[in-house]
Amino acid sequence: MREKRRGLTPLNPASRAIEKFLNIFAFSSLFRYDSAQAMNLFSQLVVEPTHEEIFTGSVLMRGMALEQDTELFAAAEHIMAQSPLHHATTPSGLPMQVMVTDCGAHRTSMNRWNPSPPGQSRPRPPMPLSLLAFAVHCASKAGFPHFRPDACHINRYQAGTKLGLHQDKHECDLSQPIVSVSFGLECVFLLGGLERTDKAKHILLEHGDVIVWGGPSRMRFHGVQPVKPGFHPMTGPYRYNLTFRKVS
Ligand code: MD3
Ligand code: FE
Repeated sequence: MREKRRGLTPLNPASRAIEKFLNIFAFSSLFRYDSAQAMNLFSQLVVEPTHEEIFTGSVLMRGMALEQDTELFAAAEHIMAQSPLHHATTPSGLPMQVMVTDCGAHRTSMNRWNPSPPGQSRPRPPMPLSLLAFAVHCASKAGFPHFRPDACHINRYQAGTKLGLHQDKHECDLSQPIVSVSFGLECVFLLGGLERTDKAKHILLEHGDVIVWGGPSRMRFHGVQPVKPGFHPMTGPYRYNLTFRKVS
């Protein structure tokens, strides 16, 4: 776990404490230590979510969705059952690797995922209440107590899928934050500046991590490095990202 994180943002203090504890156990001659059993214990420990302000207005809460992951991911699967995933298209109409679907309100203007004019897009299921409540809770913790998203966009990545650096500027009210929730395979998220060429931070995002993007961070360039192959017990060979937005 430590190896994997080299060069990325550090482990949160609770995880670091547990890791240190296990290492002391492992190297102590007083105890015989079964690493498989210890990792099993480790994975069952309930670790408090973190609260890390990466830049002004962007708050990373590692593990925030873990407590309710089964219920939240089931709600996402319900959306995907009603409105199947399809390949996103670039503004010029080219198919992208990432597969997408949406629920809730339509954007009032054209957007990057679905360049057809408003009114001609596919019907959308409503936003599940469990997801709405969770997104409102996260935004509130991050300092945006008035955020009421009306739409949720789902991205699905498989091994090799990436998302190039871009800005999200299609929502009508850019003073509103975006809440992003990750499920399944991990990824390296790139968080840049307000210019495409600004140096980007690398952030490891894992199952259950939440980031709230608002204020001066709202227009930062960002992207996702190609997802590495893997298997997650809840999502199989995929990474999912849910973004909650106010679009109308
Ligand atoms: C950073 N999705 O759908 S979280 C997207 O993991 C998108 O699928 C990513 O970027 C994903 O547009 C990343 C979303 C996100 C949204 C808005 C941002 C990250 C942001 C605004 C500013 C900085
Ligand atoms: Fe984006």
